[in-house]
Amino acid sequence: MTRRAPVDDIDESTLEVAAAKDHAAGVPAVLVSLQRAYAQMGAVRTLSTLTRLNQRHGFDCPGCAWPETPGHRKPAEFCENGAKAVAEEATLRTVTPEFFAQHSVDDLAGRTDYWLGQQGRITHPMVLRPGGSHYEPISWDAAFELIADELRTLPSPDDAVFYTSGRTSNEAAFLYQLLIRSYGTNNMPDCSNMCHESSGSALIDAIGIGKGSVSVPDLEQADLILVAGQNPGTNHPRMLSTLEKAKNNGAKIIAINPLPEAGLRRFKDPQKIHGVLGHGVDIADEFLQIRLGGDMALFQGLGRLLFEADDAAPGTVVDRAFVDRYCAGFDDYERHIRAVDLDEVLEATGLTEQQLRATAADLVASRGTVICWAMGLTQHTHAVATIAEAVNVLLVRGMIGKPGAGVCPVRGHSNVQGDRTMGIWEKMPEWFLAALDTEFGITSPRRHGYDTVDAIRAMRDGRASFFMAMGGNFVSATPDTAATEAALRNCAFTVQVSTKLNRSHVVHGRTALILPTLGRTDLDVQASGKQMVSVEDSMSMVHLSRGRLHPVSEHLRSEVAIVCGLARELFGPEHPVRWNAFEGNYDLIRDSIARVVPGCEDYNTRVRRPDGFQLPHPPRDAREFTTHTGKANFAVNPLEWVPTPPGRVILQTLRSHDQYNTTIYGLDDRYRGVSNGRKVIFLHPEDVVELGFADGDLVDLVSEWTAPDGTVEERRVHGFRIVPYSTPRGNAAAYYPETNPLVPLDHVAAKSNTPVSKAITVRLEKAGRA
Ligand SMILES: Nc1nc2c(c(=O)[nH]1)N[C@H]1C(S)=C(S)[C@@H](COP(=O)(O)OP(=O)(O)OC[C@H]3O[C@@H](n4cnc5c(=O)[nH]c(N)nc54)[C@H](O)[C@@H]3O)O[C@H]1N2
Ligand SMILES: Nc1nc2c(c(=O)[nH]1)N[C@H]1C(S)=C(S)[C@@H](COP(=O)(O)OP(=O)(O)OC[C@H]3O[C@@H](n4cnc5c(=O)[nH]c(N)nc54)[C@H](O)[C@@H]3O)O[C@H]1N2
Ligand SMILES: [Mo]
Repeated sequence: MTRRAPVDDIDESTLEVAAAKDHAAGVPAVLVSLQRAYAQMGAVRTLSTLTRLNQRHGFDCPGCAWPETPGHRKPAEFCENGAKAVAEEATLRTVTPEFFAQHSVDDLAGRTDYWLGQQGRITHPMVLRPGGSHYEPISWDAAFELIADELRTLPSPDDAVFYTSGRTSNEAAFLYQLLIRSYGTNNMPDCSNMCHESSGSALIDAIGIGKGSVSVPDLEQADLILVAGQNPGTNHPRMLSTLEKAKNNGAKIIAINPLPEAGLRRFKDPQKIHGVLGHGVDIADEFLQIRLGGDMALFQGLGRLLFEADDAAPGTVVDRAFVDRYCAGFDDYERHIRAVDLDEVLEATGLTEQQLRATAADLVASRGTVICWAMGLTQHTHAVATIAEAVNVLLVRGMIGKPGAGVCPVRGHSNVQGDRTMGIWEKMPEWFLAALDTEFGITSPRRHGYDTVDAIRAMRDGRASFFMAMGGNFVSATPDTAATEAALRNCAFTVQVSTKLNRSHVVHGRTALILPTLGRTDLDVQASGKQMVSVEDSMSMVHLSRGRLHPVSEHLRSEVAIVCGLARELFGPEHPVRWNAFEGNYDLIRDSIARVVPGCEDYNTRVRRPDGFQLPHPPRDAREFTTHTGKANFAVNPLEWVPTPPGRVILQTLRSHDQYNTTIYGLDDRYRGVSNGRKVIFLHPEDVVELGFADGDLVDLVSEWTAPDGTVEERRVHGFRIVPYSTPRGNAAAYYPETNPLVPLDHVAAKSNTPVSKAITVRLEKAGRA
């Protein structure tokens, strides 16, 4: 195996479909990760990189936000998809000024995200001048000057939008929000708006903090774990080791998912001999093949059955002591939930009464229940209410703030949670802004800013004309591709701080900049020497990450250095923030973080402990609930679910096993049996026939949506291959980002404003073109 040149663009005509797998990981996982790593990095770099992944003196995996097990790091704490994430970043392929001279922006715009990402790491700052056809090199100083000039001429700071993706370190995120607030706006959309915003909204109302309440040991000690709307085999593979341990300790695991995901069925741990040679471990004891958007009904139905069980054996099911002491709103909840219509629950979920009753019995029997969830719950119109109902069920049983029990929203990007802790939020609370102002002698704006959807609307309508992104791929990740592309093209100025080429570089404002940055794996040397950064995982553990690899170009700058360089140019030498000192020594940033962010006291010392430290979480630590009632709140929500209109399907958009969000690693969704292509739609075999098609047919997908003003809108994508698959009747699945053009911008979750990516009403038509 040797380093290979990037492959050509996707040829969907070579797509193949085989049977889906019934297990995850195993030997193929190891082989695939090594193949991908060698292809990008060659042998030497592969070895030095993969052995430092998630080690105490190594770097945090840029894959997912699943925590390392404290004190138990294995010699190779990585998984197939972590290895792919690292290979993508540590690649030796480069995108140089010569590359940009050869490829016009029009040429690049004709390629897929896959091809763009395959080209390698960007090596130089580049600029596209108004009317230009090619990106050209530009010096860092000239780039900062251009941006600062533009920002100074805007009519108002609120005409600028600053996006953040979730790989940005705590130090860079803290300085980035400081720059943005010093400049004068809270327009800070982030990837979280499309991701776990619904979890945050629901949890802040329910328990006073938008983060999960469990740690890895809680999962290992739990009796019962519900995994709802999550595909850990692909997206959080290291979670399978934790689930395996929980099973060995006697836990029961229930998977709640429209699809029989391989990782939820059986796991062959590639780091254990029985995992390599044997049958592996059956992960889920029960599989509830729920209809898309049926989870709110499920949790309401379970709530009702809990009350019935308590009637049958009074005082044994409802945790009265917990409810009386710690909760508010119980009586209203009880009244509402006792009236839930079980027949409607069965229709909404597609489950049998027996499944519902068996799950309720499991909840009754369990002394420690954890509910885990991800995008299958958060990306629905009624996502916030759905999560609130899951919390209701836990509260009835007193399952928050004790070992082995609690809420576990499983985060996506490796530092998306940390970025929020550091202030990346368009509506950061007053106590944070006040502390920031005191620390730095600035006056932060108080008016809430734009989130992702509102930022797109503002750019579309000309209320914002400057867009800067700290990482991510805004154009491909956001909904309603046509609308978003038009919004960005409507901007005067766009800036992308990036490691790799992506669509957001070729859908741009009149002037466009690409600022190439160091990634997690890269060695970061500043005035005071080698620097480290810190990150927070899904369970509020904060720890250090040290890149070790020699950067592929001497022109790359760290995200911290880019923020400081821009700030110096924008604010001049008199500014109260010591941008120069921060750039030279990240310990000084951490000292400020310690004074501004509660729970980060003595940050520099505690983050250097071998496993870092855990941020406070009042419900977890002391059953304290800092909500408006001072208690944990039961929520009352009218039941919502997603019926399938006749002749249509409800489509969810999800990740294949071979991608990281908009970064396409390869074209094989091994677990679902798809190889060499991505444009497939998974449908129930009987729906295929009923809709008048056959296995293998090519179809266009047309989404239908009735806007609030009554207009019926249609959006279309072309040439998707029909794949019969195990899914509830009337429900379908296809990959993101290819299907983002189908998601209407205004189709969002109540309260969280998260695009509804998991329930799109779609009509199938014989393909117009491939
Ligand atoms: N390798 C890899 N790792 C990743 C990512 C990646 O792209 N690649 N992305 C990262 C990010 S940012 C995130 S947010 C996470 C995403 O992690 P996931 O949430 O696991 O990602 P999705 O692929 O969107 O999968 C959604 C899952 O929910 C199920 N689902 C869909 N709708 C419903 C529903 O209505 N009810 C229920 N019960 N289930 C439903 C789907 O069948 C699928 O199994 O992963 C992170 N880790
Ligand atoms: N239809 C549909 N849409 C969705 C979703 C869905 O399930 N369905 N999921 C949503 C979710 S959960 C999320 S989180 C968003 C993801 O949205 P984003 O976070 O915006 O997208 P990514 O694809 O993760 O961003 C990849 C790019 O980040 C850059 N990058 C990588 N590492 C670094 C780094 O260290 N520093 C910097 N500066 N740049 C870096 C690279 O240039 C790469 O091209 O998409 C959302 N969109
Ligand atoms: Mo995400």
